[in-house]
Amino acid sequence: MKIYLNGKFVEKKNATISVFDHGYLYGDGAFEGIRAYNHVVFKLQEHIDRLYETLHTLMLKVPLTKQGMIKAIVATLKKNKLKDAYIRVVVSRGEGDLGLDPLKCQGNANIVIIADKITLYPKELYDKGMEIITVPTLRNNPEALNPQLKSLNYLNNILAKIEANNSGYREAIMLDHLGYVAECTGDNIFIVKDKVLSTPSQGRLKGITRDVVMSLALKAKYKTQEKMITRHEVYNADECFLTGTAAELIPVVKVDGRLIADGKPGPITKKMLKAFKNVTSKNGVKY
Ligand code: PXG
Repeated sequence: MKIYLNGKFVEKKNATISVFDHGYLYGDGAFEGIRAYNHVVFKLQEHIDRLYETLHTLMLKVPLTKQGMIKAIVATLKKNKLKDAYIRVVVSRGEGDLGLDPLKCQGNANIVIIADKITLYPKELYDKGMEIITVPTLRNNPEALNPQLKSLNYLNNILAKIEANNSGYREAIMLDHLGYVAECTGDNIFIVKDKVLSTPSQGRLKGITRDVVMSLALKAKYKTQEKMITRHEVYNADECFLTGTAAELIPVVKVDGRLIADGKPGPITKKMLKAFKNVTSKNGVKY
């Protein structure tokens, strides 16, 4: 496996970064998880735009234009001869001293691109649907650490994942600081009620898969809305599913012990999953 490291390709065992990198010392940096399907990097421009928005807020200067970053990603896929892939782009602040001040690491950003495979959940979960719970850890208050930032500090989500694991679940709903449903640890959430698809308007990452599903739903003539959603609404939904680059689209059939409708993946969920599979290799950057 060849890893892209600051403009060069190196073997995995040589893809190393200083322990003084503030990405390691403080989680100071940003990342993206992207998928390629059949030689097309799905929604690459959108992922790059989101990455550069996070970098802009972090005031982290990277020595690559967006176009340069796209070229580097495509080169990494070609170098590794991958037709389908999961791509991780990591930009960290770079080497500084032991203090947290990013001014000490100006101009040393590290850029890493890894192209590999990922299977998040077993196939049967996509057929039967998954059971999830709500965990105590709240999603970050946007005015403390905005969930829109795909930063290298994922402890908020990791703490929630630990709670899910401790209770024997693979994924968990995180509420926002007001008690409304925000998202899951690595996925956005949708509910369907009376043929209307709803997804939280606040407290969540604006997922790219989520946006794709919203437009696929509109194309299929369903109403969609972003709104504040309570757990009560989730329990009493007709259907529920999660979206994310890694998970793609996965049905949810039980939440906090409550069956969602008859406890089977719903018809609109199945239709959206099919529609999603149809667009993945049609919408993005070819290589
Ligand atoms: N919410 C959060 C908090 C995420 O991290 C999504 C939603 C979905 O967004 P996209 O744009 O991918 O549709 C994400 C992204 C994992 C894993 O191992 C998941 C993500 C990133 C990295 C790892 O589950 N999800």
